[in-house]
Formats: sequence, structure tokens, C-alpha cells
Amino acid sequence: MTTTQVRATCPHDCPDTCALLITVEDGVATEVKGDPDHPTTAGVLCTKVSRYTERTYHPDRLLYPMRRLGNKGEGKFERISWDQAIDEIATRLSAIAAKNPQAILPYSYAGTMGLVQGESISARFFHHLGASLLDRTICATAGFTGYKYTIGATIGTDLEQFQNSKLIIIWGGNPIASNLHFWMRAQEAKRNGAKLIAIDPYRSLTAEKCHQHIALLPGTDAALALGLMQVLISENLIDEDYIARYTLGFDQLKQRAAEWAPERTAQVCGITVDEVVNLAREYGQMARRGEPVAIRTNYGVQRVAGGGMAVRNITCLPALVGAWRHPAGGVQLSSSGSFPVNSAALQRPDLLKNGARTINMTTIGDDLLKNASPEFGPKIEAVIVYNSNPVAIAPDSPKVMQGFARDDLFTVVLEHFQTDTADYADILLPATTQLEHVDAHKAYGHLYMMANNAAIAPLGEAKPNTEIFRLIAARMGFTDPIFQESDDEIAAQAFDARHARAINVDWESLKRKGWQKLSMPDAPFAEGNFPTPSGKCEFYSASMLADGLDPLPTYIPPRESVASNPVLAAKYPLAMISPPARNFLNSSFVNVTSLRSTEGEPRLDIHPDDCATRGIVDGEMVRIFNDRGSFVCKARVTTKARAGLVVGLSVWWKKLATDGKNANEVTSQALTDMGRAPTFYDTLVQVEKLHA
Ligand SMILES: Nc1nc2c(c(=O)[nH]1)N[C@H]1C(S)=C(S)[C@@H](COP(=O)(O)OP(=O)(O)OC[C@H]3O[C@@H](n4cnc5c(=O)[nH]c(N)nc54)[C@H](O)[C@@H]3O)O[C@H]1N2
Ligand SMILES: Nc1nc2c(c(=O)[nH]1)N[C@H]1C(S)=C(S)[C@@H](COP(=O)(O)OP(=O)(O)OC[C@H]3O[C@@H](n4cnc5c(=O)[nH]c(N)nc54)[C@H](O)[C@@H]3O)O[C@H]1N2
Ligand SMILES: [Mo]
Repeated sequence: MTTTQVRATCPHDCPDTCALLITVEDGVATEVKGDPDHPTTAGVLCTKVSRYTERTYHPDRLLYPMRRLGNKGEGKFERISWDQAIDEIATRLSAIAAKNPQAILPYSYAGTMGLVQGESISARFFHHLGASLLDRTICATAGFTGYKYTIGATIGTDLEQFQNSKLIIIWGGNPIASNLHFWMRAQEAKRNGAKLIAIDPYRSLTAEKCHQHIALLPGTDAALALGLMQVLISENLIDEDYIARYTLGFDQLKQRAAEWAPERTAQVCGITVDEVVNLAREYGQMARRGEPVAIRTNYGVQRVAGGGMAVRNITCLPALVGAWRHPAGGVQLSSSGSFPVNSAALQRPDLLKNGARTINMTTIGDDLLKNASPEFGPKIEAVIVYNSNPVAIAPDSPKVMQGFARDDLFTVVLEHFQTDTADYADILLPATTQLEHVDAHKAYGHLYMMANNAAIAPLGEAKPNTEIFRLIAARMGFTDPIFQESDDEIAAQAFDARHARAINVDWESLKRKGWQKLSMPDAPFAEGNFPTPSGKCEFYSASMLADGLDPLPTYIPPRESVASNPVLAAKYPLAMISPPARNFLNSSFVNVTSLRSTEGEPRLDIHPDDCATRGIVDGEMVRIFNDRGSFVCKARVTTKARAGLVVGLSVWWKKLATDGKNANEVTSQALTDMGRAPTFYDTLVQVEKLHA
């Protein structure tokens, strides 16, 4: 028997991007471990990825190209050859492109975060073809936009510094589920005497383990941040020297913050005056003593109408108290902007045809149902889906399903499994997993450039995404050598080796070593140097004004809440959020039996008061509904959800859920204030006992 160990990288959409060691015995991957030497992975994997072989060798893996037999959505297919599949795709796409290539739409997100198997050959292909562009907004663009207006780039406190923080505010994140290696650092900080505070409407696994939990109303974080500013400024808990040197617009901010007395803040956020005042004092006083205070803000705050502004307001706080002076102070939303990724080489935007229209992936439900018009352009006639499962994860799912069910839509899906979306494919193609292909990775929770070596041969007839697009490009007569580059050749271009942070990074040595840390200062903004237009932290942002937004921090209420929309709330009085379940990764892993059985079944957490008025008892089946749709799950009566809030951990595969539906049945396609992003957690519903 030959046994080898291969260096790999976890490809999933998670901040941690772990370094993996794959044990391969006679060509079979037998174990997936976290690399003990990689500083952030530290030899630890989440339950999902430690079961990666169960996913890779799953009996349901797609192994052959298939063509649809039954109706769309029915999921009946017949096996065909690669030659037939590529022929049919090339013929159909060529015919559509001859009329108008913009009727063709790529639909992809972060099923793999790989820079090669994500957008490389695929982007070149669609750019050259002149297809519609996809605005990839489904996750993070609201927060990114708010963060960038304020401090210039998605650069923040290094994960590896958090164990030295003395106060860690976990603001709208549930790291035990979604950012485990940050949580390990936070635990270390706790052992070193730090205080941990969670700000979350739900008593998540993480909130439960923090010293304090502030359960504000969903979508009110921007108001809380303004209230904190008011106390910090009025009680002079600010760092005047830092403000004078490195920030812009303090006087205007001061006026704005003055509108947010603790009483008003507490009322809007549905919390106590003490909670507001004490949080501000603790944060400001500690910073004043020179102790590192850090905020880990996550995506929970930004999936509401004012989500971009919420992140912006939070991002102002460290500059106000001078927290950036310390490497273990500041704020982190995402580290992704630290990486000098050479997107121009990977994706070749220079191939773009002038005037390509852009379709927002968040509104795919509406857009698939639109006819041609001067404003919209041509009707969408073909969708190529890869690295995504829109039928399960996109909001307002009834519309998404209706769109994918269109008989006149040509749909190609590249997948590992027959997902809810795959059921609608005309042609379904088997893609390789991370163990079977090469890739290069950045991360959004740490600062290491990462390499993934292929550990095993592709299963069945599966091919990497890149190879599938190479084949389609060749069959469509695209002869430029950029459509033939190998995965290794592409990976070698992933990072810009002339950039100071990645100087001399070399793909061959990265593959051997597995990772390499970016060269960055420990405290990136200790002396200002913010990558904003002014070079300062912008409390006042002229860019925001130019973009039609309030240039100062403000509060934009949720679109659907009891306070902001009493008419809607009279019909649908409960706020619903649907954050990630610990054992799933978006809709990935839902079909891995051991993980699904740990997660159990789709549940709705609901407060005892809200049950009492509805006659619902624990364990009973309930229907959750609004004007958009409905789904059924089992009620769990618990005070984890504050009264007025219901929580459905997500994202279930519809076909593996109770009634073939999931939480996105009721979420809306309305967009955030900035970044054109979804508002998954801005959803009013009613809940009732399921009548047999
Ligand atoms: N296990 C697991 N890990 C994951 C994922 C997964 O699906 N499963 N998904 C990955 C992806 S793609 C992402 S984007 C991240 C997301 O993970 P996080 O960044 O942690 O964000 P969310 O899970 O959206 O929400 C986290 C917390 O925010 C709370 N929350 C909801 N609304 C509000 C609000 O208005 N204000 C505040 N303060 N809190 C609110 C929720 O109750 C939840 O506990 O995790 C990644 N990691
Ligand atoms: N209600 C609700 N909806 C949500 C969210 C929520 O919190 N609540 N979260 C939202 C967020 S933050 C995000 S990021 C999106 C995520 O939405 P998606 O990015 O669509 O993520 P997944 O659902 O995990 O689907 C990814 C698919 O890619 C496939 N895949 C993985 N690797 C490869 C590969 O190498 N090649 C190919 N061809 N396929 C591959 C996987 O098998 C999987 O089916 O969901 C959003 N939807
Ligand atoms: Mo996400």
C-alpha cells in the first residue's frame, strides 16, 4: 500500500479557509485533517470538513453528464457522453449568441472560493462571448460597501491578534458555527481575561457563551452604533489626538450623534438604556486605558434594508476611541481586501464587449420572469449555473422556481450533487471536488495565500469547472490560447508577485508549502493610512454623498418591522431571520447524512409568549407564511429567540425539508441601501399551527 499526504485548502465559503492535510492510500483519500502547523487552522477542523471524505465519496455524487428526461424540477435524467453534452451546449449557446449574447447569463457564487475554479476560464469565456454580467451580491456587498466608504478597503484587525484583545464585541456573527477559528482566538482572549459581548437578536450558540448578550431588535444595529457614539462623545471617552490626525468630519459626526441619546437608542433597538450606556463606557474607558478593544462584525448585521449603513456606523467606532493604535484593537469584517489578487489576469475583463448589461443575482427570481424591453434588454434565454444553488439560496424562492421552470429557458448546471437547482437543468454536468482539482485561495478571515493540490483522480467522469469551460470554448471555436491555459498556469497568476504584500510569491513553492502569509503591518491603521480618498477614516464621506446617500452615519430602519411598517405587521407580526445552521454551509452539506442527522430537521425557534397566543406547543408542526409564500417546520419553543422574533436555521435543501420548501419561500428580493444586496433578515411573517 502506498500512503501519501497531500497539502490542500478548504474551498468552502467560510472566513477560515483552513489548511488541510489529506491522507491518500492507494489513490483513495482516507482522512482529512487540519494542518497543525498552519497558524490559524491550528490542526482543528469543523465537523463539516472533517467529514469531507463522506461528501467526496457520497453515493449520490454526480459522475456522468446527463440530459433531462422529465419536466423541469422533476429531477429525471439520462446519462449522455461528454461529447454529446458539450455539443448540445455549444449548439444552443451559439444559436442564442447569434441573436444576442446578452440573453446568456452565468450564475455562480462561492460553492468553491477557489480563484481558479471560481472565476477564471469561466469569466474569460463569458466576457469573450459578450454574455450578461452577473452582479455577485448574494452575501457581502452591502457591508463591504459601507466598510469601504469608511475606511477604504476590506482590511481590518488580523485574526491572529484577537487573543490579545481585552474586550471583544461579536457584532452580528455566530463564530462557533460560522467562523470557528476566530472563536478559538476569542476563547484564548477570554482565558487571558478578556470580556466577550455578543450583539445579536438571537441567543446563538456564541451569544450563549459570551459574558454578555445584548439582544437588540433585528436591523437596528446602525442605531445602536449611533447611540454608542453619542455616549462616547458626550462623556469624552474619545481619542482626540487620533481623531484630529486620522479622521475626517468629526464635527459633523458629533452633531449627528447628538440626536441619539441613550433613551432614543434604547427605544429603537428594543434594549435598556443601561445596555447602551454601559457598552459605550466599557468600550471607551478600556480604549482610554490603552487596552486593546476589538469588534468582530459579521454578516448578520447587513442583511436588512439599512445593512450597509449599519456596517459603516460600526466601522466608525474604532477610530473614535483610537482602537486602531493597537494590533489587537480595531474591527474586522473581512480580510479579503488585503490580498493582491490579479483579477485582470484571471478573468480578463479587457475581453468584455462594450455595453454588457448586468443582472443582479439577488433578483434572479424577478429577472428570469422578465420579457425583453428597452430597459431590461433581451429576455434571459440561457443560464449556466456553477458553484451555486439558487433554487435553494436565492430570496423569494417561489419566483426563482417559476423562472427556472420556464420551458423556453436553456439551463446548464455544473455540480457535485443533484441539488434543488440541478433538478431544473437541461444538461447536468459532474464537477470535481477540491480533492480532485488544483486551486489557489485567498481568505476572508485570515492573511494567508493558500494552495490546493489535487489529492486524488477525478471520480467517475467528473471534470473541473475550468476544463468544462475549456471544452465549451473550444467547441464554440474560441481559439485564443487564454482558453487553453492549464489550472496550474492560471493558479500561477492568481497573486500579483510584484505587489509589496505578496512580493515574489511563487506558485510552485506555495504548492509545496501550502500557504504564505501576506506581508502587512500588525496594526494596519495605527498611523492612519486609510485607503480612502482622503487617506483618513471618513466619518463624513463625500463619496456617499455623490452616490446619493447620507454622507454621515444615520439609521435606516428595516423595510419590514413592527415599528417601521405597522400596516404589514398587523398581518405579519413576527420578524424572521434565517442564519446559517452549524452543520451546513449555506446549502452545501445538507445531503451529507451524518451532518443532516446532527442538525435534525428544519425547525423554527419561537418565544413562549408568541406560542401562547397561537396555541402552539413545543415540537408541533407550524406553517410560516407571508404574501410571498409559506413553509412548514417543527416549532421549538425557546427564549433563545426574543419575543416577536422567529429563527429558522438555514439553508435547507428544499427536497430534504419538511414540505419541499425552505426559509427562502418567504424572504424578499428587496435590496439593501448600498451594495445592491439581499435583505434575508428583513422579513415579516405570521406563524400558525399546521392544521392536518
Ligand atoms: N457552519 C456554517 N458556517 C458558515 C456558513 C454556513 O452556512 N454554515 N456560511 C458562511 C457564509 S457564506 C457567511 S456569509 C458567513 C455568515 O456568518 P455570520 O457572519 O456569522 O453571519 P450570519 O450567520 O448571517 O449571522 C450571524 C448572527 O447574526 C445574527 N443576526 C441576524 N440579524 C441580525 C441583526 O439585525 N443584527 C445583529 N446584530 N445580528 C443579527 C443571527 O442571529 C446570527 O446569530 O458564515 C460562513 N460560515
Ligand atoms: N435564507 C437565507 N438564505 C441565504 C443565506 C441566509 O443566511 N439565509 N445566506 C446567503 C449567503 S451569505 C450566501 S453566501 C449564499 C450562498 O449560496 P451559494 O453560493 O449558492 O452556496 P451553496 O448553497 O453552498 O451552493 C454552492 C453549490 O456549489 C457546489 N460546488 C462546490 N464546489 C464546486 C465546484 O468546484 N464546482 C461546481 N460546479 N460546483 C461546486 C456545491 O455542491 C453547492 O451545491 O446563500 C445566501 N442565502
Ligand atoms: Mo455568505
